[in-house]
Amino acid sequence: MNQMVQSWRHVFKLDPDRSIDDETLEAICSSGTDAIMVGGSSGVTYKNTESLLTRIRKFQIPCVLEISTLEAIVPGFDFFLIPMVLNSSDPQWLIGNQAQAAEMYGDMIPWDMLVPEGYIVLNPDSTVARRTEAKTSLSDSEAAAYAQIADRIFHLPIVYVEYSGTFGDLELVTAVRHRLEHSRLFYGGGIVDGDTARLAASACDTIVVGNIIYSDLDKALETVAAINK
Ligand code: 1GP
Repeated sequence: MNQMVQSWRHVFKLDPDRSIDDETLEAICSSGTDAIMVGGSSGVTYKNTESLLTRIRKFQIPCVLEISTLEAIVPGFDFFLIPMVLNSSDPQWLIGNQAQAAEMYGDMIPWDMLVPEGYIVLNPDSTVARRTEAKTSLSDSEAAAYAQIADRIFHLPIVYVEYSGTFGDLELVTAVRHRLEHSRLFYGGGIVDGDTARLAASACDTIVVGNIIYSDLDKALETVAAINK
């Protein structure tokens, strides 16, 4: 499944805690995006995750679950992304929750279906930054150093620069990219149209588009066209 991730240039992220009508969901799943990532920072439950998965499965599109809470691990996804927040000030978000899951479910965990992601969370106003107590005021070189450790020491297949809700500093993203040898660089945050998609895509390997799906579908679809051109 790492090979699958290697080919992704564009991903839509759907939040189980937000409602999406059938027409919008069909447009998103049939847009030509490479995959649907299901995940959110709050209000994610087994029920809303399962319900969204069932609706997405009507379409031929890879669908992965980004696990943010142990209560909402739903089987049936292509694989599971395991976030590790590299710049959290609480080790719970780096390794604590994961260790707790291993303690509870160790024998039942389909390890081959897990793909870890090293998150660098940078928008201080985002729910994820508050929830994980992320140290968001990193310089370019500090962020790049986290990324290098993720790549060379932790061997994480994905480093995810997360500006959720706001467009990020592409100089920082570029500095991160220059330090990565093996990890794939995901970027998410504030991609709201073709132009922001193109700009972000020029600085990373894979762009993740979230919020705009819920406020302007046409603009969200523009982000796919921008990448495919
Ligand atoms: C959120 O990185 C994603 O986890 C996408 O960010 O919602 O700002 O597009 P936006």
